[in-house]
Amino acid sequence: MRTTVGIIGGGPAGLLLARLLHRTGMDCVVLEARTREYVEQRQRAGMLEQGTVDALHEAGAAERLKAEGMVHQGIELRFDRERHHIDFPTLTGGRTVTIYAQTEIVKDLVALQLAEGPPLLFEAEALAIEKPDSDSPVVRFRHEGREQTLACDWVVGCDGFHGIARDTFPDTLSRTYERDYPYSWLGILADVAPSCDELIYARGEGGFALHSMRSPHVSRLYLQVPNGTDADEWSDDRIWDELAARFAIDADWTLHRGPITAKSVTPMRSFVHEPMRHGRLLLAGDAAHIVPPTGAKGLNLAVSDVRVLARAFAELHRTKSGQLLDAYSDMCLARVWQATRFSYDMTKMLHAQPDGDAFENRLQLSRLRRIAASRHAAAELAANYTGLPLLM
Ligand code: RFL
Ligand code: PHB
Repeated sequence: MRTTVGIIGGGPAGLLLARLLHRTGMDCVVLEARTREYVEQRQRAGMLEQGTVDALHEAGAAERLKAEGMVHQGIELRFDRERHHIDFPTLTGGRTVTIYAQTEIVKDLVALQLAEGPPLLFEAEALAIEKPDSDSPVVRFRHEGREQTLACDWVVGCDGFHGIARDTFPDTLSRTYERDYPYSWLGILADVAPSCDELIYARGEGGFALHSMRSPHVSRLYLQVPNGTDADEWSDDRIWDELAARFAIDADWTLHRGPITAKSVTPMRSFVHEPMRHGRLLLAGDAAHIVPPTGAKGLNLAVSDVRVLARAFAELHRTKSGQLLDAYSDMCLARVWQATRFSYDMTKMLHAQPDGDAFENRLQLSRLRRIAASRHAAAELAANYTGLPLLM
């Protein structure tokens, strides 16, 4: 097999890149290790920046998003048993965010690609990338029980945090920066109408809680739990009681409870790999960087990488100039570090310190009170949350 751009990974980054390349007339092939059912059911992100929504429109993949996406004008911060609305349009000059599940984005992109191309192979696991620093890199992969090769002009590793592409970079080139956090998130999906119109980020007595949603009938909620927590230790009643306690305010408000349909624990980590290009191998999305989900930036960063990359390939295709491809890594990393900083700050501000450090507690509350009291501080949060401009 041969193609211009070999894409490893059929998550949001790989699928969107394939779609954008297809629309500029470049050929590519997507190799995805898992089954279609698996990638379509994997529960993850839900909050989309305007730039992410725009990219899905550009890709011609926004029909259902237009109909079902829920536009939100802000978020609510809860602490000290009080609620504070952060109004995005007034603080950012009109920006909003949209709630639409990553599972639905993946379903929309998979359906389009299977109907219109380019080729998308499921259960095709990339095993190695050979000669990434030559003009003709090759991806070795296993599909339908046999080993095959895909000869490419370029290879893009969109294979997530546990993929193989990042490990193909020579040790002498790779630099990594990381931070683990001393807590995890227990996430649930529940068949119950959301108890709020916008997302609630709460710093409760017992720790952080987040109220998000998937539709007018399905709620998505998260609880800060200790690392190593087994989701089975948490009965449905225990989860609802703890959520109700962390969201509690003095005003009249109730958390609606309903049947829990999914439960899982996610550790929190920041990780950045530099650079994002080695010869003709490029990394995009979680393959190159991950952030704790408190800032809702992971999927949005994956999409902004892919937007830059698609433009760089379009320029190469049209004018034969590799200038944008040469700038790809630096351009993306500038944004990645801004999102890494924001996600770190949000995480540190909202989670209870497991060691109960009283000094840190006071600092957290003073940061939150500053945001509630100062338009300037609130505007800084709103600008980062709704997404910084694409630097290109
Ligand atoms: P993905 O989605 O991990 O996809 C990588 C794909 O590559 C495949 N793969 C391989 N294929 C072939 N050969 C190999 N050797 C392969 N190795 C791996 C995998 O099977 C997979 O299909 O990475 P991508 O495309 O970069 O997308 C990144 C996003 O998925 C991720 O950043 C977000 O989900 C993070 N995230 C959030 N991001 C947001 O922007 N907003 C949010 O609200 C948000 N909430 C979240 C989140 C992530 C969470 N978890 C579970 C980590 C909430 C949670 C709980
Ligand atoms: C989600 O809806 O899953 C979600 C929303 C916002 C976050 C993290 C996750 O910060």
